[in-house]
Amino acid sequence: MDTRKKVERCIALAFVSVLVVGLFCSADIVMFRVSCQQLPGVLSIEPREVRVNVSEVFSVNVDIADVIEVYEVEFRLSWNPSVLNFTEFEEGSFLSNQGQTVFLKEVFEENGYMYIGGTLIGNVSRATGGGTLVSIQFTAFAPGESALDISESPFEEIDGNVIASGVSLEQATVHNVELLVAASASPTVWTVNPLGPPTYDFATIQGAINSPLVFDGDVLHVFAANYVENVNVWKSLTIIGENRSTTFVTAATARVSTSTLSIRAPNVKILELTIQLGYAGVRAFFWNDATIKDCRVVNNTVGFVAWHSDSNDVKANNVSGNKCGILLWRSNVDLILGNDITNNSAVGIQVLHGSDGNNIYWNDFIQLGGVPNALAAWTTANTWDVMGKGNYWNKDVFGQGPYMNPTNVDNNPLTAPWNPMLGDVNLDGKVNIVDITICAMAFGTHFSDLRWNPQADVNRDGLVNILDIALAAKNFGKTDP
Ligand SMILES: [Ca+2]
Ligand SMILES: [Ca+2]
Ligand SMILES: [Ca+2]
Repeated sequence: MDTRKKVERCIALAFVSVLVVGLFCSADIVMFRVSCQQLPGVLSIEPREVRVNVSEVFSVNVDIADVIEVYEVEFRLSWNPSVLNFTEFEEGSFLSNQGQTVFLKEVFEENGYMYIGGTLIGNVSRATGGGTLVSIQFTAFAPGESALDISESPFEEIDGNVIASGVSLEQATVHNVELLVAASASPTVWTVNPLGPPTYDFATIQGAINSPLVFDGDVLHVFAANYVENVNVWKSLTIIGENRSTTFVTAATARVSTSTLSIRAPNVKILELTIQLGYAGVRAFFWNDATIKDCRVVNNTVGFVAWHSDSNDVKANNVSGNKCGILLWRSNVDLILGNDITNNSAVGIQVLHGSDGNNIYWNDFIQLGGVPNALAAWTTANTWDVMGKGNYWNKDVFGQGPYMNPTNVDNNPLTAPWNPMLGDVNLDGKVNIVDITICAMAFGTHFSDLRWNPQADVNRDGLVNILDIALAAKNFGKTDP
C-alpha cells in the first residue's frame, strides 16, 4: 500500500466530535462548556473542554497522531454556524518541522464548514509521528451549542458532483439569487479607477464585482493603479488591467491565509494584472475554465493554485518570487503554457496527487540554487511537451525536471528560453489567419473600448492599429521551429 493510501485510510478511520454546550448563567452572561467524545483515530481536536462567553474568541488545535510519512493532509471541519463564526487559522508545526509548506482553506461560513489542506512543498522528508496540524480560531457569537466535527477525508469518498453542488449552494446563499438570474443579454464594459464616479464606474475591483449592475459575462477594465484588496471573483467576469507593469492587485494583508484573487465562478478571465503579496496569488477551488494570461503573479506564498479545479488556462504569465510558483492539487487537464516560472524559493511547479492530464509546455523554468524546477507525484500522468517542444529548464536534475518520474517526462526540453513569435497572439506556435483575425477584431481600439483585447496589441503601445497588424503579418505563415 502506498503512503498516500495509508494516510487516507488513517484519516478515514478518524472521527472526532467535540460538543460545545451553552449554559445560561444569568440574563447577561452566557457560558459555554465544551465536552468531548472521541473515538480512536489519528486526528483529534484539543482542548476537549472549552468555556467561553458570548463574543469571546477561542482556539482549538487539530492534532494528528501515529502516522507514517505524511506529505499532504486534507480534511473537513464543521460547526454550528448559528453559534460559532470561523475567525482564522494558523498552521501548526507537524508538517512545517519538515520544511516549507502550503496550507489552503475554503470556508463555507453560512453552512458552518471548511476544508483544510496542508502539504509539504519541495524535496523534503515526510512527517512521521504526531503533532499539531493546524490551530483554528472561532468566535462564539450567540448562546447555544456546537459540535466540532472532523469528517473523514472527504475527497476520496464523496462524488465530485456532491461537492460542486455544495459550492453552488453556498454561492446562492451568500449572494442574491434574484440578481444572478436577471443577467443582461450582452456584455457591458465597466471601468474601475481609484478616482471612482462620476468619471469611472467603480473605485475598487470588488465594488464592481459586487454591484447588482454587473452581470456574468461583463468586462471590467481596471485602470493603472495599486488596488489593495483581496478580490473575490464570484461572477463569470473578464477582468483586464490596463497594463501588467502598472496595474497592481495587492493583498490587503500580506501573505496571510487569504488569496489576493479568488476565483469563485466558472469562466473567469484575468488579463494584464500584477497580482501580489497574498497567500495564494490566484486561487481556484472547485471552479473550472478560468483563464489567467499575461499577468505577473509575484511575491505570494503560492503564485497560482488549482485545487480541485480543472480546465484552467494559465498562459504567458510571469510567475516569480513566490514560495511555490504553481500548485496543481487534484486538478486535471489544466493548461500551463508559455509562462516564465522563475526565482520561486521552494519549487517552480508542484503537481500533487490526483492531478492528471495536465499540459505543461513551452514554459521557462529558471529557479535558483538547489530549488527544484518541477516536482510531480509519481501517481500522476501529465504531458510536458507537444509538437516536439517541451519546456526550458535551467538545470537538468533527475526528479526535478525534465525527468521527474516515468509518467512525468519532458521528452523534448528546450535548449533556450521560449518566447512566442511576434504576432502569435493565441500562443499556438503559428502565426496565421487566426491571429490576424484576433487583431482585426480589436482594430482601432484602445483600453476603454468594448472590443479592446490586450492580446491584439502586438507592440504593447495601448492601441490596436495598423502597426500591430503589420507586425503580425511579418511572421505570417511561420511556425515556431
Ligand atoms: Ca518565456
Ligand atoms: Ca497563433
Ligand atoms: Ca499596438
